[in-house]
Order: sequence, then structure tokens, then C-alpha cells
Amino acid sequence: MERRIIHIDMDAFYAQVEQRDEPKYRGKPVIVGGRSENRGVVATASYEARKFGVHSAMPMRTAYKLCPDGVYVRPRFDVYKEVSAKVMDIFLKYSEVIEPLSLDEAYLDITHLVSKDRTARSIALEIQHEIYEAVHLTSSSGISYNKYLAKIASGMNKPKGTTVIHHGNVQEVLFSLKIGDFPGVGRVTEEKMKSLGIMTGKDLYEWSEADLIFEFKKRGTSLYKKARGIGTSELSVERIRKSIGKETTFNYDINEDDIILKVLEELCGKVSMNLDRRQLAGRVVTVKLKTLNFEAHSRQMMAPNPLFESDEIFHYAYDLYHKVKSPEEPIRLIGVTLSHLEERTYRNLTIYDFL
Ligand code: DCP
Ligand code: MG
Repeated sequence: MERRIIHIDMDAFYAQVEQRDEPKYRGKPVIVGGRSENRGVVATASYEARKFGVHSAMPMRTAYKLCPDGVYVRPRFDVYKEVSAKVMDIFLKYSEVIEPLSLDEAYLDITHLVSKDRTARSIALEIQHEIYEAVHLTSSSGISYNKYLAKIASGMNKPKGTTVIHHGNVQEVLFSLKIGDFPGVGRVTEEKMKSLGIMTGKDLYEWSEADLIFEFKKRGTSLYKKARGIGTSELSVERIRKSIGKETTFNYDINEDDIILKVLEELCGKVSMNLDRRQLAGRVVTVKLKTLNFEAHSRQMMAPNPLFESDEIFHYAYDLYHKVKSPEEPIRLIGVTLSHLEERTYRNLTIYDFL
């Protein structure tokens, strides 16, 4: 059977989380971004703020000019990560074949769940509903028979959209798509396309494969196929995390070995718990410090056998600490990481492995 892929993407993710957690922001133009009104860029803007022309990656200063009465807030990454983990756990209930693209979006292959009485669209709606129940946030989904069409579909009816691209409407959808909105067509390609007179999917469709190869070399064939709704790439479920680490920043500069080592021991405990959860062990231990002027120093060593127990990790971390720490210089941050990870016995994939 043909595949059924769902692409899910949270609506105005950071901004929606801020509106969820602060009722007085609801219905208002909320702009989440770096530093202050004058520095940094916009991470995202609520749909209310988008009406003013504010969007991701815009300098904050420009946003402030377009929308002086907006609510400007700093990002709270910890909260977004926590939400993301919950959402990804929901995805894992539906399929083992998921490919997270960022904190707020993923592809799911749900082919195995589809039946006469359970359409891919109804599954997407179920997932969106379950996300809303769990984290009180809305999302949009796109459903199709390959990845890039699912991604195009999820963007077509944002926010709270559920959109299917099937063989009956695919060509119509692709014809009207602006060339810059084709997944995989970045800024540079977009400019080149435009200089060749290719403004829409319809214009692209009219080019022969040979001419596209002439202009775009290796990518010519894939562009030719994209214009026709053909895509066969698999989900990359193997994007597995390569290390597990924990760090702490102190509120003040600290130089007392006994206090720092106590913290380091706790960090080793957390790393160990993390490894337990994923049934992993690692052979390389790294200890990292930052001094007050934020200079980073680190040392690592390879253990003869894979480690996962807190005491074992701390045994190495203790030695490493004494090698990397200069007695006169107070520090601001300490961290410990385990890498060269391997499976302890067997393990079930969880989302934490991907992020
Ligand atoms: N993000 C960012 N900088 C960017 C783009 C995005 O920091 N240039 C962050 C903030 C977004 C989150 O990633 O909330 C998800 O990105 P999306 O592109 O999915 O945008 P949103 O979820 O904010 O809005 P949309 O409803 O269009 O998906
Ligand atoms: Mg989003």
C-alpha cells in the first residue's frame, strides 16, 4: 500500500505557549524574541502580531516599529522543550516511525494504522485533539503520500488546519504554489528560479527534466519530480542523540572544591538516570567548566568499558575535574557529558533520543 505520512506543526509555537501561560496575553499581538525591543531577532509572533507584518527572523527593532503596542516577551526554552517532549510522546503512541524536524514539528508514518474505517485524516485529527488535551495548544497537520507533500499540506490552512493532498488535488495544489514555498527551495534557488521566470509550481512543471538538470545540475531531477508530486524519501528515524550531558550555572563565582564536587556528583546522578531511561551506556566522560569571563575548559577520557552508574561516572569526573580546574580560578558553570553511547541491552526509541 502507498504510504500515509502526517506532518504536524504547532501553531505559532513559542507565542502560543506564552499566551497559554499568561491569560492577559491572549488575543494580543505577542512577539517572542531575543534580548530587548532594540536588539536581537523575532523567534516567532502570534497570529495577531502577524497581521502587523511581524514574522520570525525579523530584527526586533523592525517588529517594534510595525507593532509598537505588541507584547514583547523573552523565549523560555525550557518550557518549550518540556512541551515538545510531551507532544513527541504522543506521536510515539501512534507510530515508531517518526522524524522530528524541530521542537514543534515532525513527520509520522501512519500507514499501518489506516483502514477502511479509519482514514489518515481522522488519525491526524485524533493526534491534534490529543495534543490539545495534553498541552492545551493547537497545531496544524498535513496528510499525504510523501513527506514533502505532507509538509506543504500542513502549512496550507494554519492555524488549526487539517489538510489532505491526494492524487486528485495534488497537481492543482502544486501549480498554484509559489516557487519559494516548495520544501527544499531555499533563498538562493528561489532567486535563480525567478531569474529564469519560474515563479510558481506551474512554471516549474513546464520545464523539461533535461533543462532543469542543465540549470540545477544534480538537483534537476528531484525538482522535476517535485513539480509532479513524486517523492520517495524515507523518514530519518535514525537521527539518534550522540551524547547525554547535564550542566549547572552557579549564581555566583565559586571556588570551593567540596561544594563544586557535590554539584558534580549530582550532575553525574542525573546523567545516569537519563542513561537508565534510554537503556544506554557511554564510554567517554567529559567535564566542562566555565570561568567567570566565560572561558570554557574541558577534559575528557575514555573508560575501558561502557559506563552508566552514577558512582562510576563520578569516579572519572572527579579525576577530570582535578585536571581541568585551576585552584586559583573560580568558576561559573560545571557540566558532565557522556558520549560514545551504546545500547545496554536493547532499547525502545523514545523522543529524547532525537532531540
Ligand atoms: N523559530 C525561531 N526562529 C526562526 C523560526 C522559528 O526561533 N527563524 C522558533 C519559534 C517558533 C518555533 O521555532 O515558534 C517553530 O517554528 P515554526 O516555523 O513552526 O513557526 P511557528 O510555530 O511559530 O508558527 P507557524 O504557525 O507558522 O508554524
Ligand atoms: Mg510551527
